[in-house]
Amino acid sequence: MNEGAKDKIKNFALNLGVEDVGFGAVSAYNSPLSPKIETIFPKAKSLVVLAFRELSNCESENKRIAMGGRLDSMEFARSCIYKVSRFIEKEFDTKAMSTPLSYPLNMKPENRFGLIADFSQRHAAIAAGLGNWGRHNLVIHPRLGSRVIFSTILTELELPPDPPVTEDLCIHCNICVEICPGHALDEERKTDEFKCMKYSQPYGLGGNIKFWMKFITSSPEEQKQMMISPDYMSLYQAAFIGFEYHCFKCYLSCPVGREQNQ
Ligand code: B12
Repeated sequence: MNEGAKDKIKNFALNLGVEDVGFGAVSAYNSPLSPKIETIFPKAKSLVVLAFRELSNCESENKRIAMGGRLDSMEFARSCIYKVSRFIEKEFDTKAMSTPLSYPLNMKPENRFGLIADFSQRHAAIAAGLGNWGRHNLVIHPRLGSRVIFSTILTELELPPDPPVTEDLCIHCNICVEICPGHALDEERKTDEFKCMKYSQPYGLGGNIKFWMKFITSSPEEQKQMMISPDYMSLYQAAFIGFEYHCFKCYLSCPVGREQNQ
Protein backbone atom coordinates (compact mmCIF):
# COMPACT_ATOMS: atom_id res chain seq x y z
CA MET A 1 0.00 0.00 0.00
CA ASN A 2 0.76 3.70 0.06
CA GLU A 3 3.99 3.88 2.18
CA GLY A 4 5.30 6.75 -0.01
CA ALA A 5 2.18 8.82 0.69
CA LYS A 6 2.62 8.24 4.41
CA ASP A 7 6.22 9.45 4.30
CA LYS A 8 5.20 12.59 2.40
CA ILE A 9 2.43 13.43 4.90
CA LYS A 10 4.62 12.69 7.89
CA ASN A 11 7.52 14.80 6.60
CA PHE A 12 5.19 17.69 5.78
CA ALA A 13 3.70 17.60 9.30
CA LEU A 14 7.04 17.20 11.10
CA ASN A 15 8.42 20.16 9.15
CA LEU A 16 5.58 22.28 10.52
CA GLY A 17 6.69 21.45 14.06
CA VAL A 18 4.25 18.64 14.84
CA GLU A 19 5.93 16.29 17.38
CA ASP A 20 4.68 12.98 15.99
CA VAL A 21 2.29 11.58 13.40
CA GLY A 22 0.44 8.26 13.52
CA PHE A 23 -1.65 6.51 10.86
CA GLY A 24 -4.62 4.29 11.60
CA ALA A 25 -7.42 2.56 9.73
CA VAL A 26 -10.92 3.91 10.32
CA SER A 27 -11.92 0.30 11.09
CA ALA A 28 -9.48 0.26 14.05
CA TYR A 29 -11.11 3.31 15.68
CA ASN A 30 -13.08 1.86 18.52
CA SER A 31 -14.72 4.54 20.61
CA PRO A 32 -17.77 2.88 22.20
CA LEU A 33 -19.45 6.13 23.24
CA SER A 34 -18.96 8.50 20.31
CA PRO A 35 -20.73 8.31 16.91
CA LYS A 36 -19.44 6.03 14.14
CA ILE A 37 -17.06 7.72 11.69
CA GLU A 38 -19.43 6.75 8.83
CA THR A 39 -21.92 9.30 10.20
CA ILE A 40 -19.29 12.04 9.96
CA PHE A 41 -17.48 11.19 6.73
CA PRO A 42 -18.87 8.06 5.04
CA LYS A 43 -15.93 7.50 2.66
CA ALA A 44 -13.18 7.99 5.25
CA LYS A 45 -10.64 5.17 5.27
CA SER A 46 -7.71 6.45 7.31
CA LEU A 47 -6.93 8.50 10.38
CA VAL A 48 -3.91 10.78 10.41
CA VAL A 49 -3.29 11.70 14.04
CA LEU A 50 -0.98 14.56 15.02
CA ALA A 51 0.61 14.75 18.48
CA PHE A 52 1.64 18.04 20.12
CA ARG A 53 3.77 18.39 23.25
CA GLU A 54 2.22 20.82 25.73
CA LEU A 55 4.38 23.84 26.63
CA SER A 56 5.80 24.11 30.18
CA ASN A 57 3.17 26.80 30.92
CA CYS A 58 0.98 24.11 32.47
CA GLU A 59 3.54 23.96 35.35
CA SER A 60 2.86 27.57 36.34
CA GLU A 61 0.86 28.33 39.47
CA ASN A 62 -0.39 31.39 37.58
CA LYS A 63 -3.59 30.06 36.03
CA ARG A 64 -3.68 32.60 33.21
CA ILE A 65 -0.13 31.73 32.14
CA ALA A 66 -0.98 28.01 32.36
CA MET A 67 -4.13 28.40 30.25
CA GLY A 68 -2.37 30.80 27.88
CA GLY A 69 0.05 27.98 27.02
CA ARG A 70 -2.85 25.64 26.33
CA LEU A 71 -4.42 28.24 24.03
CA ASP A 72 -1.11 28.55 22.17
CA SER A 73 -0.86 24.75 21.80
CA MET A 74 -4.43 24.57 20.55
CA GLU A 75 -4.01 27.42 18.10
CA PHE A 76 -0.82 25.87 16.73
CA ALA A 77 -2.49 22.44 16.51
CA ARG A 78 -5.50 23.90 14.68
CA SER A 79 -3.27 25.66 12.19
CA CYS A 80 -1.28 22.45 11.57
CA ILE A 81 -4.40 20.34 11.17
CA TYR A 82 -5.68 22.76 8.51
CA LYS A 83 -2.33 22.79 6.67
CA VAL A 84 -1.93 18.99 6.74
CA SER A 85 -5.55 18.50 5.60
CA ARG A 86 -5.05 20.80 2.62
CA PHE A 87 -1.69 19.17 1.84
CA ILE A 88 -3.41 15.76 1.66
CA GLU A 89 -6.22 17.12 -0.54
CA LYS A 90 -3.90 18.85 -3.02
CA GLU A 91 -1.06 16.31 -3.10
CA PHE A 92 -3.27 13.23 -3.50
CA ASP A 93 -6.38 14.75 -5.11
CA THR A 94 -8.62 13.38 -2.38
CA LYS A 95 -10.81 14.60 0.46
CA ALA A 96 -9.66 15.26 4.02
CA MET A 97 -11.58 16.52 7.07
CA SER A 98 -10.30 17.90 10.32
CA THR A 99 -11.91 16.89 13.62
CA PRO A 100 -12.35 19.20 16.64
CA LEU A 101 -9.45 19.17 19.03
CA SER A 102 -11.78 20.08 21.86
CA TYR A 103 -14.92 22.07 20.93
CA PRO A 104 -17.53 22.51 19.40
CA LEU A 105 -19.28 19.72 21.27
CA ASN A 106 -22.77 18.27 21.04
CA MET A 107 -24.60 19.72 24.05
CA LYS A 108 -27.56 17.32 23.92
CA PRO A 109 -28.36 15.19 27.02
CA GLU A 110 -27.50 11.96 25.17
CA ASN A 111 -23.96 13.35 24.78
CA ARG A 112 -23.88 14.12 28.47
CA PHE A 113 -24.19 17.87 27.70
CA GLY A 114 -20.93 18.09 25.77
CA LEU A 115 -18.93 15.42 27.58
CA ILE A 116 -18.93 12.95 24.68
CA ALA A 117 -17.26 14.36 21.61
CA ASP A 118 -18.33 13.68 18.02
CA PHE A 119 -14.84 12.29 17.59
CA SER A 120 -12.66 10.85 20.34
CA GLN A 121 -9.06 11.99 19.91
CA ARG A 122 -7.75 9.49 22.49
CA HIS A 123 -9.30 6.49 20.73
CA ALA A 124 -7.90 7.80 17.43
CA ALA A 125 -4.40 8.17 18.92
CA ILE A 126 -4.54 4.58 20.14
CA ALA A 127 -5.77 3.33 16.72
CA ALA A 128 -2.86 5.18 15.09
CA GLY A 129 -0.18 3.64 17.32
CA LEU A 130 0.56 6.86 19.21
CA GLY A 131 0.17 5.43 22.71
CA ASN A 132 -2.15 3.73 25.14
CA TRP A 133 -4.23 4.38 28.25
CA GLY A 134 -2.76 5.49 31.54
CA ARG A 135 -4.38 5.26 34.97
CA HIS A 136 -5.44 8.91 34.54
CA ASN A 137 -7.54 7.92 31.49
CA LEU A 138 -5.27 9.96 29.26
CA VAL A 139 -3.22 8.51 26.43
CA ILE A 140 0.48 8.19 27.17
CA HIS A 141 2.77 8.65 24.18
CA PRO A 142 5.90 6.41 24.19
CA ARG A 143 8.31 9.36 23.92
CA LEU A 144 6.30 12.43 24.95
CA GLY A 145 4.57 10.89 27.96
CA SER A 146 1.22 12.23 29.16
CA ARG A 147 1.74 15.89 28.42
CA VAL A 148 0.50 15.66 24.88
CA ILE A 149 -2.62 16.69 22.98
CA PHE A 150 -3.96 15.07 19.82
CA SER A 151 -5.71 16.18 16.68
CA THR A 152 -6.97 13.98 13.84
CA ILE A 153 -7.57 14.25 10.11
CA LEU A 154 -9.95 11.84 8.39
CA THR A 155 -9.19 11.03 4.78
CA GLU A 156 -10.45 8.88 1.91
CA LEU A 157 -6.85 7.97 1.19
CA GLU A 158 -5.97 4.39 2.09
CA LEU A 159 -2.81 4.52 4.19
CA PRO A 160 -1.04 1.57 5.85
CA PRO A 161 -1.68 1.71 9.61
CA ASP A 162 1.13 2.07 12.14
CA PRO A 163 1.55 -0.80 14.61
CA PRO A 164 -0.30 -0.39 17.92
CA VAL A 165 1.65 0.30 21.10
CA THR A 166 1.26 -2.97 22.97
CA GLU A 167 3.39 -2.32 26.05
CA ASP A 168 1.85 -0.75 29.15
CA LEU A 169 3.37 2.73 29.30
CA CYS A 170 1.69 3.57 32.62
CA ILE A 171 3.96 2.75 35.56
CA HIS A 172 0.96 2.49 37.94
CA CYS A 173 2.54 4.80 40.50
CA ASN A 174 -0.96 6.18 41.33
CA ILE A 175 0.43 9.73 41.66
CA CYS A 176 -2.27 11.10 39.33
CA VAL A 177 -5.01 9.49 41.42
CA GLU A 178 -3.64 10.81 44.70
CA ILE A 179 -2.92 14.34 43.47
CA CYS A 180 -6.36 14.93 41.89
CA PRO A 181 -7.98 17.62 44.08
CA GLY A 182 -11.49 16.49 43.10
CA HIS A 183 -10.87 12.73 43.61
CA ALA A 184 -12.11 12.36 40.05
CA LEU A 185 -9.88 9.38 39.24
CA ASP A 186 -10.67 7.11 42.19
CA GLU A 187 -12.52 4.60 40.04
CA GLU A 188 -10.36 2.85 37.43
CA ARG A 189 -11.10 3.55 33.74
CA LYS A 190 -13.51 6.35 34.58
CA THR A 191 -13.01 10.07 35.09
CA ASP A 192 -15.79 11.53 37.21
CA GLU A 193 -16.31 14.51 34.93
CA PHE A 194 -18.25 16.64 37.41
CA LYS A 195 -15.68 16.14 40.17
CA CYS A 196 -12.94 17.04 37.63
CA MET A 197 -14.71 20.12 36.32
CA LYS A 198 -15.40 21.54 39.77
CA TYR A 199 -11.64 22.16 40.02
CA SER A 200 -10.55 22.25 36.41
CA GLN A 201 -13.30 24.56 35.10
CA PRO A 202 -14.68 26.65 37.98
CA TYR A 203 -16.05 29.15 35.44
CA GLY A 204 -17.40 26.48 33.08
CA LEU A 205 -21.03 25.51 32.49
CA GLY A 206 -21.59 24.45 36.14
CA GLY A 207 -20.32 27.80 37.48
CA ASN A 208 -22.33 29.64 34.85
CA ILE A 209 -25.62 27.92 35.77
CA LYS A 210 -24.95 28.52 39.47
CA PHE A 211 -24.33 32.23 38.85
CA TRP A 212 -27.53 32.77 36.83
CA MET A 213 -29.64 30.69 39.24
CA LYS A 214 -28.53 33.01 42.03
CA PHE A 215 -29.06 36.04 39.80
CA ILE A 216 -32.71 35.30 39.08
CA THR A 217 -33.55 35.03 42.76
CA SER A 218 -31.61 38.18 43.78
CA SER A 219 -32.95 41.69 44.31
CA PRO A 220 -32.31 44.34 41.59
CA GLU A 221 -29.64 45.93 43.80
CA GLU A 222 -27.87 42.55 44.34
CA GLN A 223 -28.11 41.87 40.62
CA LYS A 224 -26.32 45.16 39.86
CA GLN A 225 -23.50 44.14 42.21
CA MET A 226 -23.34 40.66 40.67
CA MET A 227 -22.88 42.14 37.19
CA ILE A 228 -19.75 44.00 38.25
CA SER A 229 -18.30 41.18 40.37
CA PRO A 230 -15.01 39.37 39.48
CA ASP A 231 -17.10 36.17 39.31
CA TYR A 232 -19.23 37.49 36.46
CA MET A 233 -16.17 38.84 34.66
CA SER A 234 -14.36 35.50 35.00
CA LEU A 235 -17.42 33.72 33.58
CA TYR A 236 -17.48 36.20 30.72
CA GLN A 237 -13.79 35.63 29.99
CA ALA A 238 -14.05 31.82 30.22
CA ALA A 239 -17.00 31.89 27.81
CA PHE A 240 -15.14 33.70 25.06
CA ILE A 241 -11.96 31.63 25.56
CA GLY A 242 -13.93 28.40 25.12
CA PHE A 243 -12.97 26.08 27.94
CA GLU A 244 -10.68 27.54 30.53
CA TYR A 245 -8.70 24.98 32.54
CA HIS A 246 -7.56 25.80 36.07
CA CYS A 247 -6.12 22.35 36.78
CA PHE A 248 -3.52 20.29 34.94
CA LYS A 249 -2.49 18.10 37.89
CA CYS A 250 -3.13 14.58 36.48
CA TYR A 251 -1.38 15.62 33.32
CA LEU A 252 1.53 17.31 35.07
CA SER A 253 2.21 14.84 37.80
CA CYS A 254 2.74 11.86 35.50
CA PRO A 255 6.44 10.90 35.68
CA VAL A 256 6.40 9.12 32.29
CA GLY A 257 8.29 11.17 29.70
CA ARG A 258 8.68 14.10 32.11
CA GLU A 259 12.32 14.69 31.17
CA GLN A 260 11.46 14.84 27.49
CA ASN A 261 11.93 18.44 26.36
CA GLN A 262 13.69 17.67 23.08
C1 B12 B 1 -15.10 16.14 27.21
C2 B12 B 1 -13.61 16.17 27.49
C3 B12 B 1 -13.21 16.32 28.80
C4 B12 B 1 -14.19 16.23 29.98
C5 B12 B 1 -14.54 14.76 30.20
C6 B12 B 1 -13.33 13.83 30.21
C7 B12 B 1 -13.65 12.41 29.76
N1 B12 B 1 -13.88 11.54 30.68
O1 B12 B 1 -13.72 12.12 28.57
C8 B12 B 1 -13.40 16.91 31.12
C9 B12 B 1 -13.78 18.37 31.18
C10 B12 B 1 -13.59 16.32 32.52
C11 B12 B 1 -11.97 16.78 30.60
C12 B12 B 1 -10.87 16.87 31.40
C13 B12 B 1 -9.57 16.78 30.93
N2 B12 B 1 -9.17 16.73 29.67
CO1 B12 B 1 -10.37 16.50 28.20
N3 B12 B 1 -11.39 16.23 26.69
C14 B12 B 1 -12.66 16.05 26.46
C15 B12 B 1 -12.94 15.82 24.96
C16 B12 B 1 -13.40 17.15 24.35
C17 B12 B 1 -13.95 14.72 24.66
C18 B12 B 1 -13.70 13.39 25.42
C19 B12 B 1 -14.80 12.40 25.19
O2 B12 B 1 -15.41 12.35 24.15
N4 B12 B 1 -15.06 11.56 26.18
C20 B12 B 1 -16.09 10.53 26.08
C21 B12 B 1 -15.51 9.12 25.86
C22 B12 B 1 -14.89 8.91 24.49
O3 B12 B 1 -14.55 8.81 26.78
P1 B12 B 1 -14.90 8.34 28.29
O4 B12 B 1 -16.31 8.65 28.59
O5 B12 B 1 -13.86 8.90 29.21
O6 B12 B 1 -14.71 6.85 28.35
C23 B12 B 1 -13.66 6.13 27.86
C24 B12 B 1 -12.32 6.20 28.54
O7 B12 B 1 -12.46 6.39 29.92
C25 B12 B 1 -11.80 4.82 28.19
N5 B12 B 1 -10.74 4.26 29.05
C26 B12 B 1 -10.14 4.78 30.11
N6 B12 B 1 -9.19 3.99 30.59
C27 B12 B 1 -9.17 2.92 29.82
C28 B12 B 1 -8.37 1.80 29.86
C29 B12 B 1 -8.55 0.81 28.91
C30 B12 B 1 -7.66 -0.36 28.93
C31 B12 B 1 -9.56 0.97 27.93
C32 B12 B 1 -9.78 -0.05 26.92
C33 B12 B 1 -10.36 2.13 27.90
C34 B12 B 1 -10.15 3.08 28.84
O8 B12 B 1 -12.94 3.99 28.15
C35 B12 B 1 -14.11 4.75 28.08
C36 B12 B 1 -15.06 4.25 27.04
O9 B12 B 1 -14.59 4.43 25.74
C37 B12 B 1 -11.52 15.38 24.45
C38 B12 B 1 -11.22 15.80 23.01
C39 B12 B 1 -11.77 14.79 22.04
N7 B12 B 1 -12.52 15.23 21.09
O10 B12 B 1 -11.52 13.61 22.17
C40 B12 B 1 -10.59 16.07 25.45
C41 B12 B 1 -9.30 15.33 25.89
C42 B12 B 1 -9.67 13.91 26.25
N8 B12 B 1 -8.91 16.04 27.09
C43 B12 B 1 -7.66 16.16 27.24
C44 B12 B 1 -7.05 16.70 28.41
C45 B12 B 1 -5.57 16.99 28.33
C46 B12 B 1 -7.80 16.96 29.57
C47 B12 B 1 -7.34 17.44 30.96
C48 B12 B 1 -5.92 17.10 31.37
C49 B12 B 1 -7.64 18.94 31.13
C50 B12 B 1 -6.52 19.90 30.94
N9 B12 B 1 -6.21 20.68 31.95
O11 B12 B 1 -5.96 19.94 29.88
C51 B12 B 1 -8.39 16.76 31.87
C52 B12 B 1 -8.02 15.31 32.23
C53 B12 B 1 -9.12 14.57 32.93
C54 B12 B 1 -8.85 13.09 33.00
N10 B12 B 1 -7.77 12.68 33.65
O12 B12 B 1 -9.65 12.30 32.51
C55 B12 B 1 -6.89 15.58 26.05
C56 B12 B 1 -6.22 14.26 26.42
C57 B12 B 1 -4.85 14.08 25.80
C58 B12 B 1 -4.22 12.79 26.23
N11 B12 B 1 -2.91 12.83 26.42
O13 B12 B 1 -4.87 11.79 26.37
C59 B12 B 1 -8.02 15.43 24.97
C60 B12 B 1 -7.93 14.24 24.04
C61 B12 B 1 -7.99 16.73 24.12
C62 B12 B 1 -6.96 16.66 22.97
N12 B12 B 1 -7.34 17.10 21.78
O14 B12 B 1 -5.86 16.20 23.13
N13 B12 B 1 -11.95 16.55 29.27
